[in-house]
Amino acid sequence: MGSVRLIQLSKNEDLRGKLVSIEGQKDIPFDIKRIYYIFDTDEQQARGYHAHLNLSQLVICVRGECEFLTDNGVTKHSFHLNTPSEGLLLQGVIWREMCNFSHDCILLVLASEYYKPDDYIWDYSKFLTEAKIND
Ligand code: T46
Repeated sequence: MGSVRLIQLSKNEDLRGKLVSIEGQKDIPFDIKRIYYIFDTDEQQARGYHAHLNLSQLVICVRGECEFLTDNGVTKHSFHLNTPSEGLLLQGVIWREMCNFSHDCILLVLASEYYKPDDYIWDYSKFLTEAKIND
């Protein structure tokens, strides 16, 4: 069964500002093979509408805000992401939808695998089947 949880990232704070660092296999349970970020978003445009067969990710809203909806085939959750000191950890087969992006939103994602188009599940009923298989 896919799992989703918010993790608090430890901040190094002093008079100069704040710094967050994330180490693979220490702060998150995977080695980081890929980093990408989403920006210049449009409030009217939603993204996602897919799941992955084999991928773990940590999603951090480093600026602005957005809604991140998750579904593991049994339970759906909605997360309001708006702080760089919190990460949403997605593991296993999770359907995701992102919406209500502020224009200044920057969504940073740390991923456990390289980009593979054939890892995507675009069909919701296929997702439900995969979610059950991996239960
Ligand atoms: C997720 C959310 C947060 C690449 O070339 N390399 C990459 O690593 C990625 C993620 C995408 N792309 C290409 C594929 C598409 O032509 O960039 C384009 C947009 O990607 P996608 O439609 O997958 O973007 P989102 O925002 O719908 O979803 C992505 C991730 O795929 C997804 O796993 O959790 O960001």
